Amino acid sequence: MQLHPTDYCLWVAPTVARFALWANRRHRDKRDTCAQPELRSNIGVQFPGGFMSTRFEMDEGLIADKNHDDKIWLEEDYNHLGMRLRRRRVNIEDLVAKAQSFQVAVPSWGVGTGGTRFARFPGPGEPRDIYEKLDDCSTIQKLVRSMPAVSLHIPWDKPESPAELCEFAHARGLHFDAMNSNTFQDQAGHQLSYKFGSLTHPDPAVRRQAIDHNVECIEIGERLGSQALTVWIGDGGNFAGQSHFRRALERYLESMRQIYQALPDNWQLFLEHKCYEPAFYSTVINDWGTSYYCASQLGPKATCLVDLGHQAPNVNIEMIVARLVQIGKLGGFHFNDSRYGDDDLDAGSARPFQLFLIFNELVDAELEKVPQFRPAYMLDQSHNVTDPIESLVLSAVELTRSYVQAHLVDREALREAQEKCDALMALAALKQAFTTDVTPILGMARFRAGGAIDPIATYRASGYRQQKAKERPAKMGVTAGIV
Ligand code: PSV
Ligand code: MN
Repeated sequence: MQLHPTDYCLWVAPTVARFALWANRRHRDKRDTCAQPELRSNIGVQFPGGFMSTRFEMDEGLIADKNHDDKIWLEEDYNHLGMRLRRRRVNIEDLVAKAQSFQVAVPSWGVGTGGTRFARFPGPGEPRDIYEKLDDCSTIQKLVRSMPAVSLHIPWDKPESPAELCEFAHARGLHFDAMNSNTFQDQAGHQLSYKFGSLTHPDPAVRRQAIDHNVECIEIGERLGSQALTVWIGDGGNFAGQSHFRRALERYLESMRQIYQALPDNWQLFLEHKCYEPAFYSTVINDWGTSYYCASQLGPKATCLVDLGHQAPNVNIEMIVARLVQIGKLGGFHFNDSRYGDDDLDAGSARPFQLFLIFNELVDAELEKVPQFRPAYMLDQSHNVTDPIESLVLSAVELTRSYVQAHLVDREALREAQEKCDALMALAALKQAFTTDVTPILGMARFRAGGAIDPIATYRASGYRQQKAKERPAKMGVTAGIV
């Protein structure tokens, strides 16, 4: 496929057009030689979907060249911030190390355009299968270097050959995070419907089908090197009286015990609660209390997963996090943001202070070395109006920002204010950290890890999406993303 400079100029802002032309030349050179050793195993291999390894890739050389220019302002800002932090007895290098240690998994479904229950407006060049999704995940990882793990959703991402999928991912420096089962919609080939529930359905045959599906997810995950299963069910009711609350929860536990028994020794089981949707009157696993009760009934491998958008309106999420840390049942997160009652907005886009306060609790637990504290971090959001790659990149940046800012909290000052009942100074300790612009620390962390100082500008200059729009003509009936 020939690349035309005009394709770039139409889209890329004029200030980066010159850079894009250069990028175009580089990509053509690379495609002709195609000699990166770590990708050699894919050369000439026909992966399912019929795509060859000559697909357009984000060029690491392009990232390096763009960084070369950006490093001038980065160093200036970094040195200035370093001086300011020194006055607070903080070593900026420690914070860079913290930023580099932070990782968050990409949800495979997040790289497709999302949607609402009213409509979906597909974007250009959407991935059409799991291999193309991994290509996009690899691009994200090259830019941010904090997202090497991908969380799969079965059956959306069910591989024909797990070994081949593994090889494909590893060749791109990716691996697999928690598996996600899906009993919230009917699947082709299934005998029984989940319209009235799955793991809690009154009919034992439906429950059996849902249990078997979860066990299959574990089996596929084992072959992919995953070590966790996340179970979110849509079970609940739309009418008062529709389901018997206590009996439904008993059935959930009975089903989950069987799934728990199928877990390998080194696996974890994450229970994800949600207060409403798709059921709008009642949900079986509706809140963290119910989730905690079930996790403790099931055993030590079962913990609670907090999806930020699944909590009751106005609830204090950072307190839920602290409670779960304290009782040793915080398993992980699905990060996103919400303004009313949704789980779809980009992390940190609507309530950044809330995100910071959540990380404040997490970092507090980390610093106090709370036993068994190892939460798994994943994004889970629906990108309806943006390029999903850009949203995922920026969301990862925002999470790392909150993590680093939480490390900036003067914990001695905070504790002293708390002990003296000085509410104002307690808030001041948090605000001092939250209002510190740690952007140069994030840029330096990415730069040193080989990522992009300015990931969005670099991504746009690469022309990746335009190339994918040519390579991936839309397939009818493909449901990338969440609808
Ligand atoms: C449900 O809203 C949810 O948050 C669960 O994590 C699902 O697995 C995911 O979204 C995708 O539908
Ligand atoms: Mn979720």
